[in-house]
Amino acid sequence: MRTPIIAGNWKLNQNPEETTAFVEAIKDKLPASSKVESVIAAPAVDLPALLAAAKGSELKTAAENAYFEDKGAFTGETSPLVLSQMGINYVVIGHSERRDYFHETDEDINKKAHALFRNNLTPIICCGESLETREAGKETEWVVGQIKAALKDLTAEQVSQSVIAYEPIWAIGTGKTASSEQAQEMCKAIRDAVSDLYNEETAANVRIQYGGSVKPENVKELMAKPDIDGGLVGGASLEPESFLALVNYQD
Ligand code: G2H
Repeated sequence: MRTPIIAGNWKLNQNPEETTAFVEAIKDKLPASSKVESVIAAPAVDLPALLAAAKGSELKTAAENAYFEDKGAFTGETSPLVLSQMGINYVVIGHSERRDYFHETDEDINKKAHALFRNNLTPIICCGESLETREAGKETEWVVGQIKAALKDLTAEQVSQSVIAYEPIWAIGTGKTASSEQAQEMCKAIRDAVSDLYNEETAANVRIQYGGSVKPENVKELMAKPDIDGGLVGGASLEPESFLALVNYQD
C-alpha cells in the first residue's frame, strides 16, 4: 500500500546543462510513479533546469534543503514558498551533511518540516547515527530521538505524507552499506516510534527510505525488507544508467 520511493540526492554535483542531459536520458525509461516514485534532489541552482526537463514525465523533483522562513533578510537561503511556487514536490531536510557541516539542529529541522507543510511541500526527513553512537549501542535511542524532535507538533496527517530517510553516517559515501538486516531493524524502530507518537495508521502510511551507499547491486535486497520503502541515493544517482537501474529494481 506504500508506494516505493527512490530518490537521487545529487549533493553539490551537476550543473544545469548536465541536469538537462541527465533527465533527457532517463525520462522515457522511468517506472510509472504509481508503481515506484522516481525523484531527483538537485542543487537549488539546477532546479529550473530539472523542472523544465522533467515536465510531463514520471520524474518527481526535490530540493536538497530549504529555509524555515518564506521571505525576509536571510541572505543566501532558499525559500520554501518559492520552491512551492516553482512546482517542486519534495525537500530533503536534516541530511547529516547539513547537520555536521552547517550546524543544523533538531529544532531547525522541525521548523523546516513545518515550513514545508505550510507551503504544500513534502519533507524527506533524514536521520542517522554516527559510528561512535552505534558502537556505544545507542543507535536506536539516538535515531528515535531525532525523529521525535523532527516531527514535533506535526499532525498525524502530515506525518502520514512524510518520507523519513534513515542514513547511518558511517555508511554515507564510504562504500560501506548497512546490512539489509541492520537497515530493516532501524526502519522498523522508526515506524514503531511513529506508531507510539501517533497511531498505527500513521505508522503504516509513512514511507521510510534507507540511505548510505545504495547501488544497483544492493537495492533489491534492501527493498525486499518489509519496513524499507525506498532509498536515498547519492553517488549511484549521478549516472543515468545507474539511476535507471535503481528505480527499475523491480524488473
Ligand atoms: C547518503 C547518500 C545520499 P551515498 O548521504 O543521501 O549518499 O549514496 O553516496 O552514500
